[in-house]
Parts: sequence; structure tokens; C-alpha cells
Amino acid sequence: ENTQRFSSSPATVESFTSEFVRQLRYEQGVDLGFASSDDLYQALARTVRRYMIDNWLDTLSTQTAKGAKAVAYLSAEYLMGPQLPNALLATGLAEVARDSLAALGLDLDEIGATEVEPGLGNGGLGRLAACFIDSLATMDIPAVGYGIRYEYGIFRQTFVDGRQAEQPDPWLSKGSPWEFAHPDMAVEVGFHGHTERYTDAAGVERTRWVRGDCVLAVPYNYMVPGYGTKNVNTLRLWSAKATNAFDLQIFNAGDYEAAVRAQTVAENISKVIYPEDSTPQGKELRLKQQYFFVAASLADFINQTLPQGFDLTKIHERVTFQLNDTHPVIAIPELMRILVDERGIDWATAWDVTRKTFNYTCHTLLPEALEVWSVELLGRLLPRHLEIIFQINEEFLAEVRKAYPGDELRARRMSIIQEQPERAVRMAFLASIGSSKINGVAELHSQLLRDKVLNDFSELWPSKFTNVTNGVTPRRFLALSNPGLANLITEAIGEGWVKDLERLRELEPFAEDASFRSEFRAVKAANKERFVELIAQRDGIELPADAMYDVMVKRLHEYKRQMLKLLHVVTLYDRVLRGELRASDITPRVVTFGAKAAPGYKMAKEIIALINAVAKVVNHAPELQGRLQIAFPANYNVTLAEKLIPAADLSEQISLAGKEASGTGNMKFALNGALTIGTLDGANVEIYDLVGDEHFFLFGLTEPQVADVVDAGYKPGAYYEGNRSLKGAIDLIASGAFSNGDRNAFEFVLSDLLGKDRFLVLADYQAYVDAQDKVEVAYADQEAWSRSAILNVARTGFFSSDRSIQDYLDRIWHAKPQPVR
Ligand code: 26Y
Repeated sequence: ENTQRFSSSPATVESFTSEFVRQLRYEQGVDLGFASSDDLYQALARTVRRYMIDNWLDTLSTQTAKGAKAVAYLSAEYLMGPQLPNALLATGLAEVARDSLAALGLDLDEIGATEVEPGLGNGGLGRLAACFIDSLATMDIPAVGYGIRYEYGIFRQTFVDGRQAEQPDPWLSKGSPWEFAHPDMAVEVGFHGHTERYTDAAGVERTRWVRGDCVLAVPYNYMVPGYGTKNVNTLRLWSAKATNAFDLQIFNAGDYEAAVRAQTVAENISKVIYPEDSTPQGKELRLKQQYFFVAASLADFINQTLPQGFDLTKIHERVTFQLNDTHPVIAIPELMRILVDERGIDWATAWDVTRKTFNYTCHTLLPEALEVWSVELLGRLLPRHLEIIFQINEEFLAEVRKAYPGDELRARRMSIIQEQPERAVRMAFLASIGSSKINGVAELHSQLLRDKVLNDFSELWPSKFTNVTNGVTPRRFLALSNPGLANLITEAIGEGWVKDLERLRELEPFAEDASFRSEFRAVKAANKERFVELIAQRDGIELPADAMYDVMVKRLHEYKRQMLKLLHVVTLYDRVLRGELRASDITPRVVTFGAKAAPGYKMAKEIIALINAVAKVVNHAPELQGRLQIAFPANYNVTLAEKLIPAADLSEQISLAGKEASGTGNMKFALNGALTIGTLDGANVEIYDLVGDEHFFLFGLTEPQVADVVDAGYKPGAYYEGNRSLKGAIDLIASGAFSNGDRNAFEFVLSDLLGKDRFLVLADYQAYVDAQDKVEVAYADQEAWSRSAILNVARTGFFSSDRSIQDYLDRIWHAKPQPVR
């Protein structure tokens, strides 16, 4: 099935088979005849891994020998997705593995299906980090990803009576064949305690941090294989472990139970990923996680990667630390502490070096998503870091006052310390002040950062601001996930596109070729069959394969407007019930949702319940004759995305303009030949510009229009009263039609929509329904539709994460490839 002929194989069927059997017997300790599916998976993974290790070690020695500048990506999240298929693709072992297993009477896909994906991320930001390390490896850039080895990944979502319930994700319960633990390389990370002034041997006044307690950070290394190169980079994730010294202290005091409890407290640091992806709660454990991985990573890079005795005033020549949002920003005062307190470097030099070493990527526009840490908490957990932040702020505000004499309001606005509602450290400001470059993740987003969110900073330092539009890896999200389309493309234009995605442009003429279009449709149809089969097995949901696949998958957020999508479905149903629309005139459509809600986000959870309630009625409504189906498989994750995106016809990217920083799902869909229905938000703008108006269903208010509507005093109720079709849909929900007659069931959602509607769902409703009517018409002409779909593929090569990484290299990092010989 999965013919990946993009690379040559390092093994023959014979050698692969003998290694596999050896792994099974001598590493797993089990005979082939008695192997469980997990035994088979572990042995297979270790077999594939074996063919990457030499390249990995060669990469390491090449990179250390050259002493070239490295990129250290600091991210609290890496949403990796399944590892086995990616390793097979990178090594070129896919076919050999398949044949070798088949000869043993085993099936590669069946064994692969037992893999539990490492869900070490919430959504876009974590998945972006995973795409970026793939591209860095593929492009031979010396790079390391630093993060946290959460013992529990993002929760598993289930539905109980249509409502979200969360289950833990013990992804490591059977161990991971992909990780290499290095307890020998553990780093101590301190917390709490106090600071003291003292005079050193040379008579210089200095400060030191006397830590109150400390934990061990144990590194786990993961190979990050580049595609079509020998280069294999490293992802280093830290796991928390209690220190012996710490235990012993309490143990000696005679309190055994307290010693064990203390151990649990220490090891909780890397226990679980926080499932919120906006509205950060000022939770102590989250700040501990952030400092834990950042302190370990800096110590690791300085003490293990840089040569012994390296002059740290030149650290910026050897590394650039990229801050993935504000989560790792405590690294800035940490580097200052190392340089000033530990190395005795003077403050001014240290600050100059620090600012040259860090760069900051912002991923949001929502004010409530900007992280702040209360001065009280930060001062208690990291007293020295708070002092350093205050000193940075003092000098910074002096600079502001000098640049804008008399503008005290501005100084107060720009202060790292917010005074209301409590004294707190604004991490985005600290990041902006302590970095060389600040980037947004799509053109519109970067513009809005400059003009709004960080406007004062862009006035002060215009050249600090830049844009790097996000991208996605074409290895995972095309070559691996859509082998049918990948093969079709390769037959048409050769295989160069996998590493040079702009070459998809060469497909443009094929859009005019009727036989190519027909093959393209056959691939899409096969992808739908594959998805239908999966969803029947996985979720027990029966779906027609012969329908338009209309897909909205992303975290559940009001600003992303899943409600708008749902109102369209309810509108169609309502029109049929009223006899305004014949069911037989509806193009058969499967509306697919996939979305996790943050466990504490009430509105998001109510919307999930509402979607499931509508699905229950609509999917069985005799009036609709099965032409409209809602599929809401639980627990949307990377594994499901890889099957779903290639099956999609219509990609829903309908956030309120000015709210979605970029989006990356939007890119994956277009690249897989889905047409977008979307607003001018995030990277949709760039997709629209590239594919052209005829091949994109554009609707909705633009960002400046949104600002005007809001400034004029938005009244959602007026839209409801003034629009029969909208009123019909909302009234139908309010009537209890989806809640067994209970008229109050969805009061929480509806009253907000009619009273507040922060994200202007009702204002964009009519434009959205009109755009969906255009979709209906367009889909009826399958030749024209596939032409548009092919042009979407051909014109979205820009969205390769290889291009994003090249932009980071050119505009921010200035590091160079170091190919492994
Ligand atoms: C601090 C904590 C609450 C937190 C944890 C995770 C805050 C934010 C996040 C994750 C944010 C995120 O995923 N943002 C998304 O980043 C993508 C990659 O740049 C963008 O495409 C997307 O628009 C943005 O919402």
C-alpha cells in the first residue's frame, strides 16, 4: 500500500529480518511464535532505530568537530505523532520492512497501529515545534530541541452522553523504544531559597542564590532523522527525579514518609502537560516546569555542548536560543544569573551577550493568552531571577524615559512589571526586551504584533520585528500521510518535491489534464474509503465514503468559531424542516469535527455537547435522508489527522479575522488538495493570495472591519432579529429540538451568543452561509473542483516548514548547514 520510493534502503530484506528476529529474541526475550503485538512493535522499532544510530553518532561528532553555530529550540511542547512511520520514511526502510515482515507472516501496518503517539503538546504550537525539528534535521542544520518528557501527554478525550470527559494518557506505560535515557548526564535544578551579597576573593561585591531545594533533570535523547540525508539531530527531553541528597536530608531527620513524599513532589514536575492552550492560570507547577527544562537545557548546552573553558561572552557565536512563545522566557534571567553570578562577568557585558543569544516567537493575539507571573510567586520560587528581572526593568525603563522624555504613561505601559490587578511579570515584555528578534507566525499576525499587541516596542525598536510564516513538514503531512497523492505527484514531476516543496508548481499544467484530474479524484476517493474504515473501527461511526468531506479540526475555542460551522448545519436542517429546501437537493456531506476543549473551559465544553446533540438528531433525521452527517470522533490527535486530512474536500478555517495567529492545519489541508472556506485571518491570507480567489471560498469581516464593528458597539441581538435564517437556526436549538425538548439545555451557549458574542459569530453568519452555498454549486462541477484542488496543491509549496526554517536562518539565526560525510 505505502509505496515510499523516496530514498534508498540501508538494509536488505534478509539483513532486516535477521535483525528483527534478533531483537525479538535477545532484546525482548520472546520467541516469534509467542510475541504479543507490543513485543512485535518494540522489536520492529528497535530494528529500525538500529539503522539510524550510526548516522546519529556521526552527526554528533561532525557538529562538535566543526564548532559551528547551533540552533537550540526551546519549547515546552513537541507534538510528535507516530514515530515508526517517520523513521521508516527517513531511513528508506519502509519497503524492506514491509516485505520482511510479510515473509514472517506479519503485517507492518497492523504492528504499527499499536504505537501510542507521544502527545507532548496541545495543538498548533507543539506540532509546529515537531515540524521545525524535522526540517532542521533535513536541512543539515546543527540543532537541538529542548523540552519536557511529560510522563502523561495531552489527555485522551472521550464523550459521555455527548459531553467531554478526560482520561490520562500514560503513553510511556509500555516504555518507548525511541528514547535513550542518560541518568549519568543529569543536571541539578534549584528552586526557592534566598539571595545573599558577598565579597569575592578579588574584593568584588557579588550576589549568590542559595537554593532552598533542588531536583535532578534527567535527559532522554530522541533521534530526529533528516529526510534524504545522513544528518540525524537530537531532541532532548528532561525528566524530573528527586535527588538522593535531598531525600537523605529528610530521611536522616527520621521522617521516612516525608522523604518519600518529597520525592513525589519533585517528580511531579514532569508528570503531566497542562491542557490549557490559552488563558494561562498562574499555577506554581507550570512555572516550575518552565524553569526546570530551561535551566537544565542552558546548563546542558554550556557544560556539555560547548568546549571546556569556552568564553561565555562569545556564546552568541555558537548558539541561538529560540523561545517558542513565552513558556521558556525565564531562560533570559537564567542566562544572566549564570554569566553574572556564576561566571563573574560584568552586568553590561552579560546583558549584551544575553540579548544577542535569544530570539522570541510570539504565537498569539489574544490579550488573555499573554503569560504573566505574579511577583509573589516568582519571588518565592526563583528569588534571584526576580531580582534580575527588576534590574533589567529598571535599566529598560531608563532607556524608555530617555527616548520619550516626559511620557510617563508610556513607561508604565512598557514596564515588565504590571501593577494591576496584582503585581506581575509580563513574560512577553521580558522576551521582547531580552531578544534580538521578535517574530510573528504569519504576515497578518506580525503586522498586528507591530501595530497593536507590541506596538510600543516596535516604535522603540522597529528593526527587532520580523515575520516568519509557519510551515508544515511535507514528509509527515504529504509523503507519509497521503501516499496515493505523493505517488501521483512523483509520477508527474519526480520526487524532488519532498525536499523542495516549491517544485509542486510544476503540477500546475496537470490541473488542465483530464486524466490526471481523474486519477486525483481516485486518490481522494480512496483516502475517504480509508478514513471511513478507520472511523468505523476506531469509533464505531458508520459513514458514507461517497460524500463531500467538510472538515473542521483544531482545538475548541470560541475565537475559532466551531459555533459558526454548527449554525450552518442547523440552518440546512431547519430549511429542510420548513420545506424551503429539498433534502434531495443537498450534496451529500459529512461534516467532521475534531476538537479537544481545555478541561476548565466551560463554554468550549458546552459547545462540544451541543455539536454532539445536533449530530444525534441530524444523523438520523428521516427528513434529511442521510444527506447530512456530522461525524465527531473523540480524541483528535496527530494519528487521526494523518488519515483525515488527505480525505478532506473542504477545509474550515473560519476564525474571526485578527484572532488566529497563523493556523497550520489550514496549510496541511490545502497541500492535500482540499479547498478552503475561510476568513482573512492568520496564514489564510497567504493561502488565499497564493491559490487565487477562484480556488478559495473567502468570506467574512476583515480585521479592520472587525475593529470598526466592535468600536461601534456590536449588538449580536440585532443580527438575530434581522435575519430569518439565523433566527430559525438559533430558535431551533432553543426549542429543545436537540435536547429532548429541554429548552434550557444550551442556554449557556445561546445567551452568550445573543448577548455578547465576543467573536462576532452572528455578524459573519450570513456571509458564511452564502459562501457555503457557493461551495455547493462548485462541488457539483467535479471537473472544475478537482482542477481547483490540484491548483491548491501546486501553489502551496510555500508552506513547507523547510521554507520557514530557511527564513529563520536568513532573518534571525544565521547558522549554516553542516552536512555529515
Ligand atoms: C501558557 C499556556 C496556557 C499555553 C500553552 C499552549 C499557551 C498557549 C499554548 C499554545 C498555543 C498555540 O498552539 N498557538 C497556536 O500556535 C500555532 C503555531 O504558531 C498557530 O498556528 C496558531 O494560530 C496558534 O493559535
